[in-house]
Amino acid sequence: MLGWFKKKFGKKEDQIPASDQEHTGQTEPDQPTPSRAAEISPQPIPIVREDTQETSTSIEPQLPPQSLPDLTEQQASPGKKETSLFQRLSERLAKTKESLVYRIDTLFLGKKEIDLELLDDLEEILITADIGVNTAQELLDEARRKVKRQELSDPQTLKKVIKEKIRSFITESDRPAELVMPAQGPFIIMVVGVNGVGKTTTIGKIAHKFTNAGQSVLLVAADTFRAAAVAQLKIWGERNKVQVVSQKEGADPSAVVFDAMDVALAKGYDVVIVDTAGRLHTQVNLMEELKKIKRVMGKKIAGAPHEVMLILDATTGQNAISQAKLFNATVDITGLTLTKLDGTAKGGIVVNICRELKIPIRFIGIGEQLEDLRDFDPDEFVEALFQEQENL
Ligand SMILES: Nc1nc2c(ncn2[C@@H]2O[C@H](COP(=O)(O)OP(=O)(O)OP(=O)(O)O)[C@@H](O)[C@H]2O)c(=O)[nH]1
Ligand SMILES: [Mg+2]
Repeated sequence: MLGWFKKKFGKKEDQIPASDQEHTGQTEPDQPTPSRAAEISPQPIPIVREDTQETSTSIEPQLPPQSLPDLTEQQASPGKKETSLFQRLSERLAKTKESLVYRIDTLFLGKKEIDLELLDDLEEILITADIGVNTAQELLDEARRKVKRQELSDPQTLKKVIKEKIRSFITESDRPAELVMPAQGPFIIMVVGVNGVGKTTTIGKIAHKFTNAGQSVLLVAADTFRAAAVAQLKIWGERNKVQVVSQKEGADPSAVVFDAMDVALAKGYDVVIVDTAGRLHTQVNLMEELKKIKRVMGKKIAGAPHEVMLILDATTGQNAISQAKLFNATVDITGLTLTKLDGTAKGGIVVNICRELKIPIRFIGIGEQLEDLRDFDPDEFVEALFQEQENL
């Protein structure tokens, strides 16, 4: 399978993101020889973006779009599908829209000019929608400057300024968001996060994306803390018809990963997704365990894990930022997935995450179903957030 990729696309070493370059450099004594490590040049995965029917890569796709089936509404025509996917995102963001955009509209209703009181009220709305104090401050500073210079006088224009500033916070820090897989050897994704944020569910959804894109996937149950965790991953394995490597409850997670790497290499899997037990970012011992798991991967496969994905639950609001900082300090997070955006008014956290963390958001979770994991597209997100109100 990977040979096929190499044949199709060739090497693309110039596309190695900084994070992967760091990993490739972590050669340990018992790792493969440098020549083998050099072969592991990352490549963007040829996964079809849900809405565009294009690959998420900058490499010209050589595969006809129909051979990479999409996740959702497969029978719909592209135009219709685009609209319905966008509508669904917009609907799922309803609570955040209420807490942010609709409140701004209510505040601006009937107002003819921008005064200090209005800006103070606006600041409160931004902060309570979990955009973050500093981010809100920066946003308002720009508005105040424009008002002072008499470049901005009516509230509707102010709303547009807010929207564009939010867009710039997200777009400036969110590129590149594509997952980049090596040209050779399995693409190892290690999934981490605090308890209950949606790690296992997200793994099931990501596996679905990869299998739909024609990749062979192996799931690894390195959450040995609870028997139920293994069972849960096995259910996702069955749903996706993919193999799950597991051991008994209480086994050393590093040992599970060690064996799983052998399975991945022996059977030539394209993608390996490792589920880890939920842990509080403040639990030092458990965080150390993550380091060990990561080390074991790197010893078995040079450059692994190629992606350390932190799952954040949007409903936790600002706490997500401190979680990310501590996980990042321990295992160098390379990508984020933000789950449960469908059930929260705290979706403004996306803006703060982008501004504060500068770690790309790969996916967003907008529901519990298999197809409810969206590629994160900053423009689409901003448009969906502000959409309905603009149409009024
Ligand atoms: N509404 C909604 N629910 C979600 C989303 N993602 C996950 N969930 C739900 O969140 C709950 C917890 O998900 P899990 O995948 O078990 O979380 P976990 O991080 O693996 O949990 P632990 O292994 O116990 O740490 C489940 O009920 C999921 O269905 C999402 O995007 N939206
Ligand atoms: Mg789990």
